[in-house]
Formats: sequence, C-alpha cells, structure tokens
Amino acid sequence: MISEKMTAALNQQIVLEGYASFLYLSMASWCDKQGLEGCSQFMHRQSSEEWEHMLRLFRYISEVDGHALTPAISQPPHEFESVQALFQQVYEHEQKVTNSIHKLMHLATSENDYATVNFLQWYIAEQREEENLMRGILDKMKLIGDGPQSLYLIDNELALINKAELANEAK
Ligand code: OFO
Repeated sequence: MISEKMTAALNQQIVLEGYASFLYLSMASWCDKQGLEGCSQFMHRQSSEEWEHMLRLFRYISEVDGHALTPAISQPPHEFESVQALFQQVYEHEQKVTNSIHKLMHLATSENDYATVNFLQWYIAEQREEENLMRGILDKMKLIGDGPQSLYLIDNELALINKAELANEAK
C-alpha cells in the first residue's frame, strides 16, 4: 500500500498537471483571439494532454489504494505579452513540472516504493520529450525573428508541429 506522504505528494502533482491544462487552455484562447489558429490548435492539444496526465495520476492513486483528491485549480492568466513570451512561459512551466516529477521520484525511491518508481518512469520520459519540443519551438521562433511576416510564419510552423504530434500520437 502507498504511504500517506507519497499519496499527498502525488495529489500535489495532480494540482500541477490540472493547472497546466487550464493554463494551456487559456493560452489556446488567447492565440485564437490573435488569429493564430495553428498556435491555438497546438495549445488545445497540449491542454488535453495535461488533463490526461492529471487523470493518469488520479487513476494510479486509486489503484494503489490511496485517496485521489479532485484539485482546486487557480485561474491562470488570460493575457500574454506576445506569442514568443507565451511559449517561453510554457517552457518554464514544463521545467517546473519536470523538477516536481524528479522530486516525486526521489521520494518514491527513498521509500522503496517500486510500484511508484515504475509509474513515474513514464512521466520522466514525457517531460524530456516536452521540454525538447518546447526548446525546439523557441529556437524556431528565434530563427524566424519578429519581422512583419513573423506571426504568419510562426503560426504555420506551429500548425505543422501540431500535425506531426497528432500523427505521433496515432502511432
Ligand atoms: Fe504534464 O506536464 Fe508536461 O507534459
């Protein structure tokens, strides 16, 4: 059976994943208002992914006889300085999630909770992929620059990345 300390820490992670889902949903809406359809679709997909990450934790806690708690999710910001600043914020949020997953892994290891260690491996791989994806997007934005056509090019680029991600998920 899972310890109370481990359960509480996993419930905290539920809050973080739920917040990520709401934050990305808010970003999708902002992008949509700017006419950035590709970016909006990308953020909608990211938001759904985060929701699934939250549910995965929820189901796991129940499976190991803990008590999964429905999180209180604070309202994310609705305004963003620019599309570049928005993606920088996504990257930073993903880094925060990665740190949190690493702390969970540390706790699970110190408690010899091998079931949770095994469960968390998936999140470690996922975070590595997510950080890599966001870094790639930020690098592309730097290459495109912020000239007059940049928003159009960035949006097209994000639509392509989104398409590739959807194809990956379908595999
Ligand atoms: Fe679930 O936080 Fe990223 O992927």
